[in-house]
Amino acid sequence: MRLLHVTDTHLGVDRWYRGAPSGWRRGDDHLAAFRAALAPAFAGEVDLVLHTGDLFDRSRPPPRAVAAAAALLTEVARRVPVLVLPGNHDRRGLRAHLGGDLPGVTVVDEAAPVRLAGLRLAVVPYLPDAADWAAAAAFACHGGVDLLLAHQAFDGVHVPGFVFRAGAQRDTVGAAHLPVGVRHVLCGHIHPRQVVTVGEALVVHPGSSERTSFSERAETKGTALWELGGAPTWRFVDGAARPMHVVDGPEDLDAVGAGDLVLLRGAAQDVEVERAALARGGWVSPWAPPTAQLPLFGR
Ligand SMILES: [Mn+2]
Repeated sequence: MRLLHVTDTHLGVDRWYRGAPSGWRRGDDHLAAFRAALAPAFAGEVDLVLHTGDLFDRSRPPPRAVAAAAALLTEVARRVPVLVLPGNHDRRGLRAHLGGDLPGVTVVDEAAPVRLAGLRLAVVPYLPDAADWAAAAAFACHGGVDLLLAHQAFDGVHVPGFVFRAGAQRDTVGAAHLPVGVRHVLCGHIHPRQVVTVGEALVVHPGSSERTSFSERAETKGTALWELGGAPTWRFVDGAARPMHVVDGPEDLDAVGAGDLVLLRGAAQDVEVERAALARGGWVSPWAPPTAQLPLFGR
């Protein structure tokens, strides 16, 4: 029994970069990363696909992104059952956008116990309050649990420059919030891939499938492949992600290659630096020139 865990695909980012082809949007990368992440499912190598939230980047995703997501989920569900749950970015739920049930796709908008592929899954979408989460998780674990699926910050997880602690943030979950019997949590929400131990549970985060901000530029993206039957085991699978560079000065341009995303910062927000980045084939995040350089109208 093998399952593929993918999360935080953040489809539907409308952002364009200077130097990128006309009509290209950053969301195209997220969709391509999601499709690439599903390769083991298309190859018949897994028995189940689980997506643990932030399917879309925002709660009202562009219709083009919804149509692409529905088509891809339907395509993969012809090979293998798929389950999706909402993250904090999908705060209006997923059912409404996806048009209800897609064939072979289980959409779980509210905490519930779900039996799928012979597994007892406790499914708990994102909740802003840890006490509410604990109640929802207890309900979802009713009748026993093999895997808990969540989109939440757990005690001890980190993002660059920050460690989450139960009690310090309203939505951070600690050992006291976890139902008895939970040993493995497949979790979304935290974008750097990592594993933390919370009480008796291992909480495994494959991380976002493509970078969602320049703060993720050093992170390896991908998915997790689980093997069940005996004691559950997993391994992270690396995916391809478009390179990103933060440029503080002309010396940082050496690393920029064709099709890489570039963020000009501070003194590097300069038309000459931008020109040099574009000359290297970089795609530059739009920035506002200093107000003094803008022509003034209407005064
Ligand atoms: Mn996310």
